[in-house]
Amino acid sequence: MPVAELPSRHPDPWRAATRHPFLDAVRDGTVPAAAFDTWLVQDARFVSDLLAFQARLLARAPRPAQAVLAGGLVALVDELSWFEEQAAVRGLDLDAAVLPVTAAYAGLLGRLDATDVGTALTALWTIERTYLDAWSAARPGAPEYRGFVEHWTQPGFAGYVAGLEAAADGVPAADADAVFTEVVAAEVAFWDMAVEAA
Ligand code: MP5
Repeated sequence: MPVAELPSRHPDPWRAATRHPFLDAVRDGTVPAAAFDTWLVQDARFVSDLLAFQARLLARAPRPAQAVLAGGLVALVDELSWFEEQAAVRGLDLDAAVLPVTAAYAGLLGRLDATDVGTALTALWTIERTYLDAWSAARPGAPEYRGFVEHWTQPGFAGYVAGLEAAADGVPAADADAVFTEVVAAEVAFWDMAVEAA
């Protein structure tokens, strides 16, 4: 089964992860600054965890998946610099405490190290496709958040997600539905964390 079929196989969880009230509020400009700032600090931490996970995944990836994973690693390093710039502008401390939902997501990434490569690639595609669709639904975004919306909706990012899709489709996952729904649930919990912080 191509991974692109997974969202339509699980429409309700997928909708919860990609049409979240947090993104509605980013679009409308009604997101409380405290909620946005909490999300930003935790997301920077998540990206740091994702970089480590993806580096481990590259080490065991099949030959055709190496280029997209290696390119993604460079982009993640650049993205961490971008987070540092955004945090500086907003006066945020990126060393703030890791919230439980972020720690739980890091735990999920760690468990993926022990799965078959197809499962880990399907998880990574799900992680990125969720952000592409979720931020696309927030377009164009309120002026103060437009840079964030553009970050995850630019053509280069969509191209990266397409590359991950091809990589995931190249290696069958033991249970694609299970890992997809687990990642999607972690994404919903992550948005919920931001809203609850308000
Ligand atoms: C992504 C992210 C997308 N930044 N945060 C979460 C919770 N899920 C997915 O990753 P990237 O590297 O920002 O595209």
